[in-house]
Amino acid sequence: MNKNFYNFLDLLKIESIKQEKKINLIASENYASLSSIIYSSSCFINKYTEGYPFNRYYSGCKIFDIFENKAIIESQVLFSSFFSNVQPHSGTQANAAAYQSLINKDDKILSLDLKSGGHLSHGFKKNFSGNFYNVVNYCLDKNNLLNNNNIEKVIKYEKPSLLILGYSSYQNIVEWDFFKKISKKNNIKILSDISHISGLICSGLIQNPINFSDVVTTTTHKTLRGIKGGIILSNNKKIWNKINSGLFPGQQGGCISNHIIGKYISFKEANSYEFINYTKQILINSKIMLKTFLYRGYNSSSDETLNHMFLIKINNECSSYIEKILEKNGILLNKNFFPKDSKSSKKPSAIRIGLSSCTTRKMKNLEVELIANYICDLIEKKNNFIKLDIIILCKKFPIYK
Ligand code: DSN
Repeated sequence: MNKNFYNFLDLLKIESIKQEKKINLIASENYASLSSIIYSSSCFINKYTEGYPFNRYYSGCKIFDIFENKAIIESQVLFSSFFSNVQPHSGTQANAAAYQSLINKDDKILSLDLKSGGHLSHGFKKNFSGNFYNVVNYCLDKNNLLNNNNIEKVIKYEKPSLLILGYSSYQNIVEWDFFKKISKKNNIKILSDISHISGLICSGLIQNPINFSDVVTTTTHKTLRGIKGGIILSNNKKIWNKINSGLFPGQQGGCISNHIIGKYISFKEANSYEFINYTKQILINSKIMLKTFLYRGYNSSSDETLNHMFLIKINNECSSYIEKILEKNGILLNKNFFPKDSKSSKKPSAIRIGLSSCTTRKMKNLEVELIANYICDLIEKKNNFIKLDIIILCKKFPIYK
């Protein structure tokens, strides 16, 4: 083994110790199980599998066909969908394939803007979606909530081809059935990107948009607790072939075969009572932590959260500075826009907090309340050194035993 290889191993060790020693509140992250990590690092790394099960462009794919089929079926059961494509490398690839199957270049997309909680691939001007399509945005109302009637008015005025629902920092829920009715009346398609909340949806804690959308996309590594990647789901038979060809060869060549095996393991894990109980605890933890911040006098974009995350407004300090101070003390989260933010993406007005990772570590009410108080104490400079307390807490709740 050469010296560089040893250095790489050292770096991996440092990262894995870091993950064990820090509290992770990044809403788009979680800890995949050891089995899904092991399976996603299997000998399938060596196998090229361009195409779809039993219809490949290379020989030697028979075993992989079985795995991919299993992953497809497991995800269909998980989300009660007729069709599933488990090949997207990421949520963005899944969205790109969905657009390609639903609309034409330069067609009009209606989405929530990035500053209010939209995703980059929902039409941000520097993303391909903002370049290829004509993007208009709807807004949150004065209470930072989706206002169905206002969105309906925008739909009537703008006449988009596609409405995108699903967000990266929205702490309330979407009334998918309402939008289904509107879309029928106005002849528009609906794409629901459930990347953040898919784990809560497959557990039945949030309404499943599958019957209210033309296409549903999600990443697999947030509340779903799988390895990194994306999937596309639909119950619309008419567009399914277009979705498959939109992804391959439209957006991707060969899929990441080894990751599909890892996804299969994650789907199996999510299809369990243990996972339902896990997601119930995420919701409890999220509500308790938000309540603690509100009790300490902080503002959120709304006074409750109905999912795994929420925003906390940072008034007297810079959010970027807070992010750094927290990291130094062992707490990871990200600075984030607050709805109608006038500040830049480098120093936006809020921090975003997600509870999926802490809940995976089996932390409950007491621990999340304690962490919220540590954060408030740091922001308010009442306690400038919590690093040791965080390490002790993390040791009690290991990620991988
Ligand atoms: N938009 C990013 C986030 O929510 O963190 C990735 O999904």
